Amino acid sequence: MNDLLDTAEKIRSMEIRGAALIGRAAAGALKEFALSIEPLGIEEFRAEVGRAAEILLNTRPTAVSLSNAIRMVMRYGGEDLESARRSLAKNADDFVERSLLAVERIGEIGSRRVREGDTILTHCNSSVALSIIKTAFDSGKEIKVIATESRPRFQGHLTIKALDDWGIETELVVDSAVRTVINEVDQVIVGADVITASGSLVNKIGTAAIALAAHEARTSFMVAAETYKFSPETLMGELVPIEMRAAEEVYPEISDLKHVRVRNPAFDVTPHQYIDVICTEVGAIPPEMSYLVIKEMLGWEMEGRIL
Ligand code: RI2
Repeated sequence: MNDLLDTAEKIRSMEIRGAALIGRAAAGALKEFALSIEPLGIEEFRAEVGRAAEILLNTRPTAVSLSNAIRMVMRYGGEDLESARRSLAKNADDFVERSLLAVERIGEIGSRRVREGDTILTHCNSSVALSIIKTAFDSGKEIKVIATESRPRFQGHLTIKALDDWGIETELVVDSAVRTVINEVDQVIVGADVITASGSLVNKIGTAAIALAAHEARTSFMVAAETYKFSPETLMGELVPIEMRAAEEVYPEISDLKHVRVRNPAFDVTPHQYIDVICTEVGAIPPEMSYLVIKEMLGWEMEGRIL
């Protein structure tokens, strides 16, 4: 249990972050937990892994990759303890493999939409958006990237370090400079925490303002999202919970002030009208097709509870 609690804490504190990675980390932690426990029988096994899954689920509320990953792992079969263990471990391995392949495939698909000489603006630190950028660059296209800082956690610093390692020409801007630079940008490429049934995007705070600026400037706006970032819950009418994080992330000395509070939402919602294309591992689709992805890739039974 200690290793699982450790992973849960790392996800909560964002030591492990990025929607794809938290899904893979949760799947891996559940597998290790299932392999390590010594329950008396299958019923006790089910109860213990159920509790473990719930701990992981409660770490971060927004990214649906977490709940979809856990749901896929928890669909284990097996009539007895050992076969249930094996089945759960295989589900976890399959999820991790599927996720890594999806990120690579999206890189190939999305990079075809990047043209020679493009300037790309990206926000936060999305491994999937970066997969597109790197694949385009590796295929010989000369491109330039403008990366936002992405306050308050400065994930943009991770992005510029990766781009620098790959040798891609990059410019770092403060988040509020997006309107100033947008006319030099050929396309915006961002990742996703959630795609809703209507094709709207939930992503790092600031994304919606970038989409507005891009829309006004007629700059194309691309989202990179694996199919497990689409939310079946939204098809059942549920709203996506937006994670509110600690005030100290924005203003560490907040406790010195008596009349000020900080509001620190981690994500915002970009309406589907502002999105040109969503690159998934099954193709580059218009946001209006999101309903079909949920129906065909994730299955109707998704309305069932996870645990
Ligand atoms: P990948 C991040 O969330 C950002 O919102 C980013 O766009 C999204 O996850 C997707 O990341 P956070 O964990 O899955 O920094 O594309 O809050 O790596």
